[in-house]
Amino acid sequence: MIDKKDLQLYFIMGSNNTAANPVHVLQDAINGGITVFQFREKGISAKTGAEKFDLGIQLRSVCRENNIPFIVNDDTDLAVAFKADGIHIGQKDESIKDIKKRIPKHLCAGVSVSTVEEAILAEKQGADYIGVGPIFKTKTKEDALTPIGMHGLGTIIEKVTIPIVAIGGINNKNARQIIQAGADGIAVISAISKVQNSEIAAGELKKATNL
Ligand code: TZP
Ligand code: MG
Repeated sequence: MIDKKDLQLYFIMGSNNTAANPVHVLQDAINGGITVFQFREKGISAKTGAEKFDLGIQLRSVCRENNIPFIVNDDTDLAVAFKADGIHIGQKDESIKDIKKRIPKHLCAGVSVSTVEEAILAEKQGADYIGVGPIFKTKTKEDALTPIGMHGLGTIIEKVTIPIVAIGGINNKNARQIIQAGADGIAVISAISKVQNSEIAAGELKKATNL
C-alpha cells in the first residue's frame, strides 16, 4: 500500500529522460528528497526485453537500499516480476479492476486521469491513488493531452477522496500552488531528470511542497 505522504515528491524516469546514467540520477534524486519512484521505460528509443529488465532491476535496487517505494509503469507482469511496490497505468491500459484481481494484495495501483469522470471511475474501481494531468504544458510526453490547468485539478480534488498526485510541466516555480490547492503530491520527470544537478533540483521541489 502507498501512504499519502509517500506521494509528496514522485519522481518518474526512463532511460530516455536523461543524458546521464539513470542509476546515478535516481540516487541523486533520492539524496535530494524524492519520496517515491516510478520506472517508466517508454517512448522514443526506450529499452525493451532484457535491457529494460536489467535497468529496472538496477533502479529497483537503488530504491530498496534507500527505502523508496518502486512503482512500474504499464507493465503489470514486470511489476510482479520485479516484486515492485506498485503499478501505474493509463486510461488505455487494462482496467484497474482487472489488474487488482491479479496482482499481489500488497502492491498499490495508480491510474492516470485527466477528467472528473475518469477520477471518479478510478476511485470506484479501487485505485489506490490517481495521477492527475497534464496540469501544465509538457514536452516530455509525446502524446500528452491538452493541459487541464489548476482549475481542472481543483474540480478533481473536490470529487475524490483517494490520494492525488498532480503531473505535467511541474517545476519549482509552480509546485507550491499544486499542494496549496489540495493535492497530496507532485509527479515530475524533466524537472529532476533533465537538469544539471538532480539532487539540488529534488531538494528545491521538496522544499516547495513542504507546506
Ligand atoms: N503524464 C502526463 S504529463 C507526463 C506524463 C507522464 C509527463 C510529465 O513530464 P514533465 O517533464 O514532468 O512535464
Ligand atoms: Mg499506459
